[in-house]
Amino acid sequence: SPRNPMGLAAMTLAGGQDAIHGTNVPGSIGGYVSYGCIRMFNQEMCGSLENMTKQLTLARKIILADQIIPYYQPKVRLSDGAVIGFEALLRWQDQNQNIQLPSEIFAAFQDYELASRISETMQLKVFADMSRWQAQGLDLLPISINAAPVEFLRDDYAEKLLARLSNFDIPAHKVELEITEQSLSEHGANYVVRALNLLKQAGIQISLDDFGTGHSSLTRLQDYPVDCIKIDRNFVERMNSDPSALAIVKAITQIGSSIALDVLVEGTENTEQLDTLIHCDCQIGQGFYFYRPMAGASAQALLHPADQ
Ligand code: G
Ligand code: MN
Repeated sequence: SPRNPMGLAAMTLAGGQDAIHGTNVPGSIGGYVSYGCIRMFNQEMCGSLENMTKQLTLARKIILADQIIPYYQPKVRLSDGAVIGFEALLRWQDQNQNIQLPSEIFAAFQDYELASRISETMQLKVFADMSRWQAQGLDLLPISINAAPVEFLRDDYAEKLLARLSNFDIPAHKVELEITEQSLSEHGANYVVRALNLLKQAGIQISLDDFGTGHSSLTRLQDYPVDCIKIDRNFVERMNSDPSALAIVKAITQIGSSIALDVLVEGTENTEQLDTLIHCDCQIGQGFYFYRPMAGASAQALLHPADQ
């Protein structure tokens, strides 16, 4: 049966277990209050639960109607602005051909089935783009794809990704994977580590997204097969007004380079920020100052012909 919002919320709060035991009847939300693990439900959350159902329904519709479109945001070398790769970002086209952001289907990324179907669609479309560009004689740049923590739950994430890659005949070193700190800290993190090791062996680079927003320590990162950390844009936004944000950017950059991790800074929006980042010796970045996420055709225009 289709997942209901209480089921989803309970799963999130109770750490992957269905704490409700099927007592889930619309309108009986008061009944849940007696279960210790979800005592925090209140009127406000009911509103957000309703919103969750809407998001899940919308996500199913977008998948079925084939409305998903990958956008690409360049990653640049800060010293000269050269494009060194892209991040593939989920976008979808509504009935009026307007491009929409994934924030409207955020809840789908907590649901294994939906998150996996969305990711599969994204991968197939990104790989199709890459294989077309390759066939046109262009030199591919590495493209990173994002994985939500739930996607690792069935322990076949890496196998499926590698199978798709080989179907499209795309070299593994042209693909990168972005995971969040959350993926490494949750239950089932051993699945994640197994998947990452398999992908890394195949030549896929691993990035840690939104770094600094979770709880992982830089030193613990050495235990994981991570090649790059992406400093969350929240720090870049604050670093020119908040000395502690600046100190964090500096520290991550220094420690990263001393333990042979690439460090990418997210969310550069203006020259002042770029100057600060260069001063901090940051090497690579991403952000609206350089490029906004763009459609495939525009990304293609940034590629160069491969040497014969
Ligand atoms: O979590 P992750 O870093 O993968 O999120 C990427 C999102 O951040 C994309 O939706 C993209 O549009 C957005 N983004 C990328 N660069 C910038 C930026 O410079 N400023 C802001 N505000 N958002 C950005
Ligand atoms: Mn990302």
